[in-house]
Amino acid sequence: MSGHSCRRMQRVLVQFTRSYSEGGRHYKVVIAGGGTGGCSVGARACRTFGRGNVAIIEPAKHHYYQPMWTLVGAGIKQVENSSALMKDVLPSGCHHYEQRVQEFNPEKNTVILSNGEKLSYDYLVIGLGIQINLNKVEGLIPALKADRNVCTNYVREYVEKTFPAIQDFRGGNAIFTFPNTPIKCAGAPQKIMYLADEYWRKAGVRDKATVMFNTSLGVIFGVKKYAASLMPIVERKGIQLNLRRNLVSVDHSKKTATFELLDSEKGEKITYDYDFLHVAPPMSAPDILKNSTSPIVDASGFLDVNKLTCQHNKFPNIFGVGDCTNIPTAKTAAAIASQNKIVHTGIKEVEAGKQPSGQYDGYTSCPLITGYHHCILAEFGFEGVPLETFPLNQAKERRTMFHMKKDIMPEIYWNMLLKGYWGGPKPYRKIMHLGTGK
Ligand code: FAD
Ligand code: UQ1
Repeated sequence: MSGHSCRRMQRVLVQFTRSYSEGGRHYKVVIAGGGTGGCSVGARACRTFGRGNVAIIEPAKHHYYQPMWTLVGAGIKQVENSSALMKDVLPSGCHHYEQRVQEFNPEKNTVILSNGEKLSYDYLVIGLGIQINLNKVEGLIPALKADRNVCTNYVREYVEKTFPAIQDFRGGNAIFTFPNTPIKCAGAPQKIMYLADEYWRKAGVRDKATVMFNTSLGVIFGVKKYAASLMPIVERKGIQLNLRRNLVSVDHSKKTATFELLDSEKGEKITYDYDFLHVAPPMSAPDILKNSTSPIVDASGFLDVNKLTCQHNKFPNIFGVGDCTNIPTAKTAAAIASQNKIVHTGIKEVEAGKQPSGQYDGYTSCPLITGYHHCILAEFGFEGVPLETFPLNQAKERRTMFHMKKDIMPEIYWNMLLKGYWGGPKPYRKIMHLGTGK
């Protein structure tokens, strides 16, 4: 099919599906989820399509800057610093439905809300995030509730347990875990370990401790360039790196944690006593997507989108942003910095009868905090190719990068990204790589 007829076909398809919208209040753009992705795309959509033409469906009262939770866990920031009222961060020109999306009907261009209300749309953006499944580790919820030595930075309800647990530690086994599922910010499970290690050294308890990183992965970090810098840090800090171990149960009455050995053909398990346990829990696509009967998700349950344009692979008037999509890159707010602009441009292009021109390179970033003053700024794209912003060796631990993570990133997040003014650092990268062909 020629480019021209392909575009015509797409226009006809969009018009066709539009005319079949039925019932409910109609919006030009409906956005499911008001997290990092929904909020940033919503701000751009409101500017383009005008007040009252954009709806955001988001049940939570608060919006959280989750990247700060690593610093909360280390006692560097308070959880209140990471929080804002949802009504204060959602774009003022949009209609906010304080409901959950209960059902997607992409064939009819409608969504059903938890109060039964129906909304119809020209364009739908799905930014529902990734779901944390604490219940997939036997005994974890009771342990998080009852044992002050068990914590996780991944959940608002428990992140404030981490620093007291670090302070409380007097030696013994300190275990940090990484699950056998996709996760958001894949660096976070080890960042808190490096911070705790430094805290324990200063507190004089480190020599009484065995610190271990029990990870389901076969490597310390999925990108070679940064894994090569992290390995000497793990060695320097005397951390026991146990690969291919997946946490399956916690028994807080005995203070034990059991891991399955992922490479064991006999399904062997190993149980450790713990004196401190930080869990990165299993995660998955949100149930509403995973269990959807309409063909909006892939076999893994994540939203099925084109990785270059973020446009849905079957429904051209649906776009995906952030952690709930099947885009094969690390799930971070930094990735959404690039994606939100691509989604917005794509919607305008489809509206103009064109194909989305997005060429997302998979940009994502993980500020790998390695101590109370140091950070490796990992930046990479699809296939783990480094896509760095600064003209220096970013694989090195640096104080400047720690400062950027702690003080500058929150400002960019609240004042630029959520307001739809931050498309990621790509322009600077382009300047850096000018002439190198990269
Ligand atoms: P979210 O921001 O999680 O938003 C999803 C929204 O959807 C939520 O508000 C939720 O209430 C809503 N929702 C869910 N179900 C429904 C429904 N049925 N109907 C309507 N709404 C619904 N990223 C970085 O870039 N750098 C970092 O250093 C970093 N560190 C991190 C450290 C930790 C401990 C954690 C937890 C995350 C970190 N991240 C980091 C990752 C980053 O926070 C996420 O990737 C990003 O927030 C994902 O945005 P999102 O919009 O996809 O999902
Ligand atoms: C980024 O854009 C971003 O989103 C606001 C983050 O999330 C908190 C990040 O952690 C990083 C590193 C970036 C990338 C930005 C620069 C300036 C390298």
